[in-house]
Amino acid sequence: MLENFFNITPSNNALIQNGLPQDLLESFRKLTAGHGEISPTTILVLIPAFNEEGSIQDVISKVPATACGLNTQVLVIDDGSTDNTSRVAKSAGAAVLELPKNLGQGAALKAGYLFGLSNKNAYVAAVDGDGQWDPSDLDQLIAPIVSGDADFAQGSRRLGTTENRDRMRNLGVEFFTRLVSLITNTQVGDTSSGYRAYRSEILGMVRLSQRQYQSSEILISAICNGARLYEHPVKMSVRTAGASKKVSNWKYGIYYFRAVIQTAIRDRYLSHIFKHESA
Ligand SMILES: Nc1nc2c(ncn2[C@@H]2O[C@H](COP(=O)(O)OP(=O)(O)OP(=O)(O)O)[C@@H](O)[C@H]2O)c(=O)[nH]1
Ligand SMILES: [Mg+2]
Repeated sequence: MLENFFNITPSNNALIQNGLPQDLLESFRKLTAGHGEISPTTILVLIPAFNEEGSIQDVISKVPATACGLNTQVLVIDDGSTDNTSRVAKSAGAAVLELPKNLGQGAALKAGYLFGLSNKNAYVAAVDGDGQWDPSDLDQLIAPIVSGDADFAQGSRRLGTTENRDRMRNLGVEFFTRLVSLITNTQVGDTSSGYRAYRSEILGMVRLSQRQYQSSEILISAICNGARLYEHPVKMSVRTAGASKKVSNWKYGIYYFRAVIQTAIRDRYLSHIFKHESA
């Protein structure tokens, strides 16, 4: 069943090889039936969105039509919004992957990555639909990937700026940055960026099981699978519409810490156990 599917941890390549669940394939089929074929040569720009009718149009309009000479195609993933997110996204020209029930940001993104892999898109980007990250400079974010110098790129507020004045959140960003840098033995500047881009090969290799606290999981899993990271300075804004889907700061910190440790154990310290599944 779709619900349990997002908890399982084989690599995305292995999931595709073993066959995706029928209800996910049905959502893919409805998407292409409603929107037409999505060309594999486009950069697929995923926007996970749950009840974001107030900001989604602005985010979609900021995605440039081309980046590094390639066309872009926005794909909003809406898993059961109760507002007009899907309708607003479609009228703004985006394709919308609609999942039957709410599964969390990580599951929504994983569905988008699996669509990109099945559709053979060479490059996939992702940006939050809440307006906090501005995708206008996608060209600069993805350039090192297209040129072959990086496999994973992300906007970094620590290289750029943040409007967030919540001291505890900012301390959390510092703490997790150091922890993930230590675990991966790689200089990481931001572990919870809402603006990222990937070479698809990497999306096939990673294992993703975090339903909500997903950003550190894909970062650690990608680096442990050999991804070369590029970080690009960006400005992180505060929300001006809608509400955060995350819990209070303390709980956020605990869940986020759990996601980091679970991924580190799985992909860094016990990775030999899973090696046979990563094909
Ligand atoms: N499809 C889908 N998207 C989600 C879900 N939860 C969050 N998102 C989207 O993921 C993006 C980031 O979510 P936020 O709730 O702002 O979380 P955050 O940016 O990590 O946390 P804040 O710093 O509190 O804003 C937004 O576009 C959300 O709509 C979900 O369950 N399903
Ligand atoms: Mg946010």
